[in-house]
Amino acid sequence: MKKLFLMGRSEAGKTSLIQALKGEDLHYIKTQYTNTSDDAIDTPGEYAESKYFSLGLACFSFESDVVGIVQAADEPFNLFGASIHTFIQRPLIGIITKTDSSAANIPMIRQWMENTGCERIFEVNNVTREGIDELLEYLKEDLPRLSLKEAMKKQALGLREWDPYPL
Ligand SMILES: Nc1nc2c(ncn2[C@@H]2O[C@H](COP(=O)(O)OP(=O)(O)OP(=O)(O)O)[C@@H](O)[C@H]2O)c(=O)[nH]1
Ligand SMILES: [Mg+2]
Repeated sequence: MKKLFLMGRSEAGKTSLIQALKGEDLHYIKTQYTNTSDDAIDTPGEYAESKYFSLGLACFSFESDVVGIVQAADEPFNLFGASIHTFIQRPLIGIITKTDSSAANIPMIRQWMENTGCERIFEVNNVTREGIDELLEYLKEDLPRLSLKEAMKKQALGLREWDPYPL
């Protein structure tokens, strides 16, 4: 199982997503701090919203196997710059929540996520659990563990650790 790190603005639905992934009923808990010992690493939205705390996101992401940007389908603006995947040494995925919102603009959020370099984009509704199984399926598979030699070989080929070798 990949350990998932989540970042996104407050109210984006990160904590609800973790509850949906665990099969729990949604119950509102404001995230106040970051706990890295769980299967998923939840962060307070304020970390993504403040330049003073955002460095913490980069540090916590090193504890994970995959970094997830969470954006609600009805978010009015984007917090994440283009190509941020270039300094995250982990696969970067996008998770669009609140697909049930009457103000949803999924194509726009997908565009933002593609611009940041998300290699996979998932659409979920945390309330009905629509789309959760697809995300679970992706998380189920562990990332390959490489020896130093294998990692060096991949680097020499210009590949990231999780990229497959070209045919
Ligand atoms: N309709 C709908 N509501 C959702 C969905 N996901 C989350 N919510 C609601 O959105 C609100 C905020 O959700 P949270 O999961 O607490 O958001 P968060 O990103 O963890 O927020 P912070 O802890 O402040 O960073 C809650 O009232 C949730 O019930 C969804 O997919 N659909
Ligand atoms: Mg939260």
